[in-house]
Amino acid sequence: MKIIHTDLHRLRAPTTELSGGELVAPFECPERVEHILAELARRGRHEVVGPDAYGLDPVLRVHDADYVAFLQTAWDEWRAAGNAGEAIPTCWPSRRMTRMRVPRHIDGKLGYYCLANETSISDGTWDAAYAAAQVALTGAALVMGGERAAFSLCRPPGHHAAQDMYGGYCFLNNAAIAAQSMRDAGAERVAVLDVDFHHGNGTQAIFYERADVLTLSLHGDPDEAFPHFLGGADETGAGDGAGFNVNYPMPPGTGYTVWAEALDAAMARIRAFGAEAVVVSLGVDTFERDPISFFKLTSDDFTDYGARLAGMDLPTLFVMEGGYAVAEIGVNTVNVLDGFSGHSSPGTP
Ligand code: SS9
Ligand code: ZN
Repeated sequence: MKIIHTDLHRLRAPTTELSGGELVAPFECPERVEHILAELARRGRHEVVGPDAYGLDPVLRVHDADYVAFLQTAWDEWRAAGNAGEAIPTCWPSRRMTRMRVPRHIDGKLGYYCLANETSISDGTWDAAYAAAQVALTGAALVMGGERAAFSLCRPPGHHAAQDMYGGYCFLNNAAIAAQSMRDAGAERVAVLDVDFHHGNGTQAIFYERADVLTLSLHGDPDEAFPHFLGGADETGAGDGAGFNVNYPMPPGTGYTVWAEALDAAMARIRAFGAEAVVVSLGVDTFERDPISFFKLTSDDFTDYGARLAGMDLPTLFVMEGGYAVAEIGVNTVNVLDGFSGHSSPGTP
């Protein structure tokens, strides 16, 4: 299948992530993509192409204009305010702080638009996030143009980004932007299936009141795992979207047998919905040795579930999300693609 990729992802190269009370080197790093590209090249089965230019309009179909404007200028405003380090908010409109308007000062804006402050904003962040959205849109256009499947190798990831909020390493919701573009290109019903370890809170929020985009997420129970404040099984959609959001939270230590049962249930739901296309938010942080997650999938399990996804027999766009076991991210990601394409024994190096 075609792989859509651009080197512009490297513009997202922060030096800090707030973790364990320290500023550490970010888990979400440029090397992740280099390992995936190396494994793709090693197997030689997939063609890598660059993105086309779709501009900002398809981004603004999903994200609020004031939020996009904030992302475009946040770094410059932060530095102009005299800060030496990367941009990290320190104050939020939390439960008893209910003056819900955008402050003028960058410190206030960061708190207003941020849902989790492990994610520092650095120089180049907007350009990389914008490029990742173009990568997603290019994959969506290929699939809508008749390709059986495509893989948008997006970085930074997107599934935690809501209409007007960033965090969890995400700024623009690449999968949601792709799904919306498929709707706008004529697909009546689109499903977004999120198999990243973390709940796809941004994708859920964006489509929560809509019946034309079915959102489903398999993830670590938010009682135990990021993003903590969304992702329960009782969140099933609202208004027109009632019944069109499905969550599968699972406990620490969950292995492939239980996980794959949830996947089968999600695929049955997609079939019943009558989806014309599927966007898979592909995070491989379900891996047993992922440093920030607690599922127990092995590298072979990724091949198996790639094959199961192919069994849906629907046009499928894979969009890269998380995966932080960097040395194994290439094998695990390409195992899904090869499993989908019918290559059952990809082999490990
Ligand atoms: C670890 C906290 C991790 C963010 C996780 C984002 C995953 C994106 N100290 N919080 S796929
Ligand atoms: Zn994740």
